[in-house]
Amino acid sequence: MSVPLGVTARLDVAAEVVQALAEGRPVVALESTLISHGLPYPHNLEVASASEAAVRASGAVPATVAIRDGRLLVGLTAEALEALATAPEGSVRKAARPSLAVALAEGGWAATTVSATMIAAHAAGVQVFATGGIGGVHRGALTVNARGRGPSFDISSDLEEMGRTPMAVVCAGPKAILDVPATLEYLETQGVPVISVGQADLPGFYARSSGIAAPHVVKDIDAAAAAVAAHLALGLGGGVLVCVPVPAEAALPDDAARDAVERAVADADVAGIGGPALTPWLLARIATLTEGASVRANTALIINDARVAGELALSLAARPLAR
Ligand code: PSU
Ligand code: MN
Repeated sequence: MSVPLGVTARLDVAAEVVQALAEGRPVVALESTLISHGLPYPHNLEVASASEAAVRASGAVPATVAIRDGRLLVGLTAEALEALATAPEGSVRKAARPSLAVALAEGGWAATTVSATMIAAHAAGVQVFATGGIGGVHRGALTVNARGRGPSFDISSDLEEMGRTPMAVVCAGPKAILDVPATLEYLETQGVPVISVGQADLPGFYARSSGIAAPHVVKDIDAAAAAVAAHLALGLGGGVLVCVPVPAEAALPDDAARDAVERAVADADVAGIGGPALTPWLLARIATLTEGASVRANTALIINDARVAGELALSLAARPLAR
């Protein structure tokens, strides 16, 4: 797969990551929008550090991706991670494929979403990436709601990115704030395998289950790695979504998650929130509605995804065809 020269020219890959990739050792990319826009301080810094530690504990090298002063950083120092996590609200941009160029041109800090992280990580040669939950088709994107609003056409650029950039993305399912069935259909149209590890149901982000059967089910991480290796070796060009449920002890009960999501979505509509601000607004609103229980779930699932991604990267690195 050829990489656009322009992206490569913008990369600053940490020395440890360069060395690991050169030696064929496993590397896991981590995104930064969940740090700047997804979780409140200090949970965001704790999660970012714990995710890196979980990747290392699995035997892989972490590479958190962010943008600073026109450069795409792949692998952050502890100081950079802290600067990003403690930056004043509103001072860090949210960079996705459509906002990547502006974020690079304007300088300062920007956090990368799933789509922008995939672009940078793939250009650096990384095959595995962990996030909390991918973006997707928002509720009301395709329909007129009860208040006569819509359709909003708000569909995350994460989905098109999954269709074009070859990489395994580990998550706890599409975010529960989304129209999950429509998100699954979109991924199918994009040719993206969606694989649930160890359970028949698609994981439901805050909850163990989304209530929807997963398109593909494998028994363990090795079996997921075999499927990822097969997909990457075909050279089809798109990614694979590997879904693992939130750890049971931190999961929200299904009905509590559903109630909070439905209320938050209705509140966002009344407040007139839309565009890139919508996802961060909904996550914050759900944190308030659940008195912090959603933050505990989100924290636990992100760290768990990082651990699983590390194990997946290890299994993948032992399969020479995938490189
Ligand atoms: N996972 C989380 N929290 C987050 C995100 C993922 O647990 O905040 C971020 C990712 O960066 C993802 C983004 O790409 O939310 C989706 O934003 P949007 O719906 O605006 O595309
Ligand atoms: Mn959007």
